[in-house]
Amino acid sequence: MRNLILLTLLSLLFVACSSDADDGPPAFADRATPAIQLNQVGFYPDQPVRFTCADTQAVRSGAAVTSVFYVTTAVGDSTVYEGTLGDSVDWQALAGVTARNGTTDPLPVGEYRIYVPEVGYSYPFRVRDSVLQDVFVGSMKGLFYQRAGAELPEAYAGRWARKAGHPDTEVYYHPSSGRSEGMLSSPGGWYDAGDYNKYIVNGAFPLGQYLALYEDVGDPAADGSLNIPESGNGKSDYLDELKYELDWMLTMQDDDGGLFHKLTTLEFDGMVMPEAGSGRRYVVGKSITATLNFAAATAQAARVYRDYDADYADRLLTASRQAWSWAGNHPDAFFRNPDDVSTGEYGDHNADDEQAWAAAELFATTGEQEFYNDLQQNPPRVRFGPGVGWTSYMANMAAFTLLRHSERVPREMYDELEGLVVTLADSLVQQTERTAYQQPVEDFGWGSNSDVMNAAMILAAANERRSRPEYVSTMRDCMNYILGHNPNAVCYLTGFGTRSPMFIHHRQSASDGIDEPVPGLLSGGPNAAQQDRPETIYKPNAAPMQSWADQTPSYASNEICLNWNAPFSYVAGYLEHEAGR
Ligand code: 9MR
Repeated sequence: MRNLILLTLLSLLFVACSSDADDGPPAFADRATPAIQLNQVGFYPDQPVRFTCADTQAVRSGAAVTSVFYVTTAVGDSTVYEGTLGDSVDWQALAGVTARNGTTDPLPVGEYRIYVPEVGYSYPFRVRDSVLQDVFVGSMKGLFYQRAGAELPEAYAGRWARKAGHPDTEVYYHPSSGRSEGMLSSPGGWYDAGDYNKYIVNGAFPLGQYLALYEDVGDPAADGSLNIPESGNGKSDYLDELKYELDWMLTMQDDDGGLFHKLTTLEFDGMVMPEAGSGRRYVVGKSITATLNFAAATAQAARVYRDYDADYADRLLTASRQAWSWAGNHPDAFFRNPDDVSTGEYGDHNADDEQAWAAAELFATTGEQEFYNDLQQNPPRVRFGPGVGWTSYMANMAAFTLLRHSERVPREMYDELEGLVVTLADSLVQQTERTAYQQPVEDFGWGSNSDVMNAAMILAAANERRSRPEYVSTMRDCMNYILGHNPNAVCYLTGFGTRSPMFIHHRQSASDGIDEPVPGLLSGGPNAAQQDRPETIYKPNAAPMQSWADQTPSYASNEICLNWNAPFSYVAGYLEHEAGR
């Protein structure tokens, strides 16, 4: 925040000193303004640059001398493009800004800035092929940094090397688990978020999104590309990393096939390094939602891992079938936090979406009639449900999978689902174009950045069925928003862009003594409900899209989470693939 104020002051000074607009851009002089907001990572060579010039005095009063803008080289020594700003738009209600937008024609490969007279220079951005590859790899590496029970050696983790924490080889059974004797060994898996707990619902769901990318584009991170300990084993780094989570999930299945809901301390640990976490760890609850999510992800993984390791794939499918049967016998086993447990709940009192997802994956993997019958009884839904969080998108997993495996799916069901996905995608194209900052969300709740990325996943699903340039360009608009085209002028993925979150709600980042947070993690994003006040101090009367605070206590706007990184990785990986087609 201090950076923002400093930069704003500098830019005001710059405005005061800048030369007459008609003279074209003055020398860059190393000052950039957050008032020009755009994707800080970059654009593909066939992609127009879309930016917003927001809320400077000149824009508010309509007094900007001229509507011209320039694209200059990053060092500002020459102008490569001249364009005209659009009329002023009122985005006050959602974004708290009045703005003027600009769009360029596609630009040649290079590194540039936008210059707007009276306002200043933007942060630099690149135009190049594979422009999202670094953020894709970075977001995958983010998972590695979340590994529980593992030391992260410097060779793979660089400055963020750390000791192992939470071995979880001797975990207590909480009474809600249905067991009282003995201990469970349940090591590994990724930490869910800024906290050090491990949740089946939010392990399986993001895993499903990662597996979906593999199924849609092929291996997006071949052996050696992620620099993880498994690199060099001759197998996909992508699948190696996902297996770290899958292996843990398998340990959470009880002998009867049901899944313990989560592995957590009773209360959240303090803001300490993993190895300093001192709370006793328990497996808590056994639920239908966790069990069905597990059944879905393992059935999907049984397809994806077939060539990687056939025995492992068999084991996954057996585990999936056992989970499916347990769920059938426990229709009311919904999870609620017991009185003495206050960690993440991931509760949901309707398992229809989870059931449809599990049935779809089991059907796609086995082709067995039982699962198809179940899908007919409980047809998949397709939804865009911003403001509600992860539960909104579970439904889509079933539809995406069935469409992906059209060879299995009878025509009637296929046509119905394709119609739902395409209709929703078409409406998202329209909505993105008309909504502030060309992104589709109007209801900013917990993890709103993941809403934007889940919308982009719906567009990708439509594009897979009926390819249309609008689907891809709208996905790119969504990505622009996440990477800096927003009123906070922030690239929400840590470690990328010029200005990214420095104070994520993330225990390791808050306690490792390193200024920069662990990289490759997606901040949750603006959340109008601001549940973390007063520990978090928001801008007074912040508009929904500005209800974001780069402050460590901000668990409601600036935490990171697996199910936010997952759709981000999916969209970055998909756009990279699409650009290379
Ligand atoms: O993403 C979850 C959000 O939809 C809920 O409103 C919120 C409060 O229950 O919890 C979020 O998930 C958190 C989880 O419970 C614990 N780990 C961190 C998650 C992200 O904030």
